[in-house]
Amino acid sequence: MRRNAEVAGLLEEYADLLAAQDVSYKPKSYRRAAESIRDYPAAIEELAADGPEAVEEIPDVGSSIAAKVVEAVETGSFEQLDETRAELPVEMAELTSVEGVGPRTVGDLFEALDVRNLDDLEAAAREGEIRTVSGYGETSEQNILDGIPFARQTQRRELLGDARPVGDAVLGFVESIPEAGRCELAGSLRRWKPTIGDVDVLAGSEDRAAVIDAFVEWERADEVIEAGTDKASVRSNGQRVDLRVVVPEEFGSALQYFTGSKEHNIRLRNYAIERGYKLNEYGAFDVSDLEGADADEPAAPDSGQRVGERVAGDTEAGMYEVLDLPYVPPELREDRGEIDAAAAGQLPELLAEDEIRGDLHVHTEWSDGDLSVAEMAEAAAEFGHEYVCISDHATGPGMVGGVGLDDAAIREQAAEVREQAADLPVEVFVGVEATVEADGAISVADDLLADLDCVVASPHSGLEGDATDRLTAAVEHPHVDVLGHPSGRMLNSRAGLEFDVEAVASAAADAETALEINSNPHRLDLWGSAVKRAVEAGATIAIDTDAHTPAEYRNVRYGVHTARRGWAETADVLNARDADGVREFLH
Ligand code: DGT
Ligand code: CA
Ligand code: CA
Ligand code: ZN
Repeated sequence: MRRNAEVAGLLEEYADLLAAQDVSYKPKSYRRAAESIRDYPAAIEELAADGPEAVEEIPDVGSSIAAKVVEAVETGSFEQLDETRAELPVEMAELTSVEGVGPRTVGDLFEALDVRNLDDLEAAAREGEIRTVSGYGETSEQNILDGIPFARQTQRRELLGDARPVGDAVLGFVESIPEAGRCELAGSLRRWKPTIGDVDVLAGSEDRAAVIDAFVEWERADEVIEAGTDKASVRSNGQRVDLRVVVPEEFGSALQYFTGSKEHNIRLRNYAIERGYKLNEYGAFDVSDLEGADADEPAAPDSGQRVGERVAGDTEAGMYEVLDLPYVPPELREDRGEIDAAAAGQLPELLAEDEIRGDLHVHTEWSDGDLSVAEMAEAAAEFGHEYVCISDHATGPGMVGGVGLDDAAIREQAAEVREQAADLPVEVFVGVEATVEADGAISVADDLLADLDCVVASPHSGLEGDATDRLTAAVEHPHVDVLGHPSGRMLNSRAGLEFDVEAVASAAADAETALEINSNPHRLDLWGSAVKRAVEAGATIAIDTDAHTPAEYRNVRYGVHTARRGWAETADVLNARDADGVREFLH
């Protein structure tokens, strides 16, 4: 992989830090060098391997920068950058993503106010501190404040697997506040999106200020971003947590509103308007008897109006009921046809967490897992599973550092596992995780695959571009049972393969190969919309954790909710079947 962009990024960061420290000229030459390196046709690591003189061939790169480039290629950083980062410990990229905030402003505000990140910046602007810094006035303060929401949107999003534990903890805490009544998570976290902007929590209370006061004292809050009379935001474990507190009788409508998605809410509000109702966070209002403008046009989201007769809002289900709709589970609220389906009485009966009976993709110390087969089987039993498939890595493209087993080792492992199977507390399927090569071939001998109970095949390298043919070939392979993490995507870092989901899913349905939802929070691959299309094409889904340690069995819930986001019902899911049902599918 070309590392030109990575190295250019380090030089640009250094340039920004120097500029923030008011150094002149130097930042400009580092930026110019960065640009040349990014555009240079040859891979920077190949030049660097030949030493600084070779790097100096790149236009705008002199000897001092060339030496830093060689160091950066070798170590991922260079000494002067590390030193400058220590002098100026700011989130440079985050802060400069605010329109009008450049490195100089970052340097000034760090010096004067110890502003290090976006939250510090927002707090300083909100409290009127920025206007006290020389060279800054009320206008620049207001501009910064205005630019923050947009900057936040463009930030890296948290993984569901990191945000959910924070959400669970904060919900538990808010529920323990004596003045709090009903409490619930809202927003994207309640819809189980793969990545999360911020954690939203809602509480109902007669004494809203008391709940806010208690909330900002949460022991796991590292910092209070803002606190008002009915909402507050804190940061915990690097994540922003928004709490809103509403009066008890508006809890249901507020929960419906703040769960989103925005697109679902717009669709629902328009559906309501056509039937003479107005929906907002305060309730559902019958406006059919009202004269004039309001009744004809969709309510503005924040109009805050309580008009007409209030007919629902105490409970969330009531908001749908008043429109003669069944309750729409949060995972479906993405405007993917759920309101039409609800109106037609055709919402799916979604798979539930406790319906999963086993895991068909598990690693042991035979490849890169932590524990023995027996230990992983015992941990599976403890977790509540009835069966597991031991699917250690086979060698193949993308398996580096001797992680994968060759055919002889797979045979040896299979024999050993079969020997001990009777003594294990769960049913064990003997399997492998083979690699789907670039042409769709499978990296393990056919007769060996035929001898195994369950073959998971996954792409591990060459994870770019269109792969419809590659993945179709894999699912049509006579011995492949499960297509593992089909796209190979890594959230926040790698987009993964593109492919025609319908085509691969219908091939999989015909070949009776399952498509995996890999529950690892970095993957969630397949994801909701792809699962929906796969299920519609008739494919069977396997929800696996790819566990390398016992703790990772718990990730299955992320897979289950991803399946629910894809409208999957119990019958669509292979490992919601009992061991006999799975064995039947595998044969
Ligand atoms: P996130 O945090 O980016 O992962 O996504 P959400 O969906 O959690 O969005 P967030 O935290 O900005 O707001 C929570 C919910 O509140 C959102 O899903 C829908 C509702 N909401 C917020 N602002 C608006 C708005 O301007 N219009 C509408 N219709 N709904 C909104
Ligand atoms: Ca949110
Ligand atoms: Ca929020
Ligand atoms: Zn795996």
